[in-house]
Amino acid sequence: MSGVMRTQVAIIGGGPAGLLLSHILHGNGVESVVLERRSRSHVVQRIRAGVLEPGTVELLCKVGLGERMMREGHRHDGVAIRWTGRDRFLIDAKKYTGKRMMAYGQTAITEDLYAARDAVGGQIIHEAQNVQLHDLTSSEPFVTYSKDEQIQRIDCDYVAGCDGFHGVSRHSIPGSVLRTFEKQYPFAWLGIMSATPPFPDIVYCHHERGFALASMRSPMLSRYYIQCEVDTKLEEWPDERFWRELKARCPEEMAAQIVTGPSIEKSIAPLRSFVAEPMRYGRLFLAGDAAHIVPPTGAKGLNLAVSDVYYLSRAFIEVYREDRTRYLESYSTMALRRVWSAERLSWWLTNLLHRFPNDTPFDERIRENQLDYLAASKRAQASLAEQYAGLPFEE
Ligand code: FAS
Ligand code: PHB
Repeated sequence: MSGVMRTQVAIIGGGPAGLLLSHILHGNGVESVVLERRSRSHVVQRIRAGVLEPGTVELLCKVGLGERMMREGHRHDGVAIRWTGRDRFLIDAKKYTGKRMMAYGQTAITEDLYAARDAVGGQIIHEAQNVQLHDLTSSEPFVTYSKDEQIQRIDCDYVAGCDGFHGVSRHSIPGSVLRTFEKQYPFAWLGIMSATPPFPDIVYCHHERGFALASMRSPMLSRYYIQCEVDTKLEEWPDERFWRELKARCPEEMAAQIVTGPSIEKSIAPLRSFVAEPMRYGRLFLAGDAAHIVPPTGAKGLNLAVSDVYYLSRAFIEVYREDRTRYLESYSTMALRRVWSAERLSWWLTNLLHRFPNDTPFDERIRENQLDYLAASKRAQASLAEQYAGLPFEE
């Protein structure tokens, strides 16, 4: 062992969950070190989520990460659903919750988090390879990793597993303890980013050709997605084919307003629902994609990572400030209540808005009737809007 370090919380993963946890802990006098497998440039360049719940916006502002978001982010009363042959339907968060959604990309949030950590000399170790978690059920857990061909060790009080779906933390929980729940969807999303003025609203389109989504990052940065086959190859989708298919799935007047342009990023994301229980094992606590994945249809992935971090940071702060473990003991159960709510909404919206390979005419009629019911019932609209905007964090 060439070097041993000590901290209070060892955080595995430098994505939004890990960086935000480290930032909040620092702001409350709790030490942490972040171990990130990839380079900083790789982490910052990832293009992922784009829509923030009001609760996420409020938390980021409360912990000093709101200045650029409030300047560059774009508020929306809600998100629209467009459906061939039916009027535009708005999931109206503002009307039914009094709060608005925010379009502000995960890339920007990651940049803001790095800037905040840099400003206070936060410890983020990049290109940390072969991270391993040890003695998680003891009172003295530790983490090892290799960097520059040297094996390093970090002694800590707690480990936060914020290393995403493909990380090592979840796999450090014995199979006899961990239970997983999974649903794979028979399609994926093909996403494009273009330096073009976006369509003014965030819109989910349901069409017989498949689902499409219009979103944004800034007044000159548009984000669009179309449902595609699971085994789609990027090379099969040159820009002009993408734009043609996207417009074919939108109502004519919407398609006419879409400004096309060369893609600056294009990627395919599989859709799955996944939950790992419990989100704790001894001194290891999972947060974010390390513990759960949702299909992006409900724009919940990043927002769930933020709510996990809110609960977990509150728990660690209580331990070090008050020497109490009330929130630590309740973390997994409390976080999972919100996780399953987001899983259910994301699953429900995915089933409503996508065409499935084995659909029958009956399936399509049921979807149409679901939308007609939503359009007719203020109570149904209020229920959907409060779930889409995200329920308040539990106290
Ligand atoms: P992340 O996966 O973001 O971060 C985990 C970090 O841990 C990564 O930086 C990784 O390099 C690191 N890591 C992994 N293994 C490690 C190891 N062994 N040692 C050290 N570090 C390790 N959500 C939405 O709301 N809307 C979207 O449109 C959307 N699109 C997405 C598209 C894709 C392709 C993906 C994968 C996800 C998408 N998501 C979307 C969900 C996404 O935004 C996540 O919810 C969010 O990134 C969760 O953040 P983290 O939990 O920090 O996980
Ligand atoms: C995005 O802007 O990337 C986005 C918006 C809404 C979603 C998913 C992704 O449901």
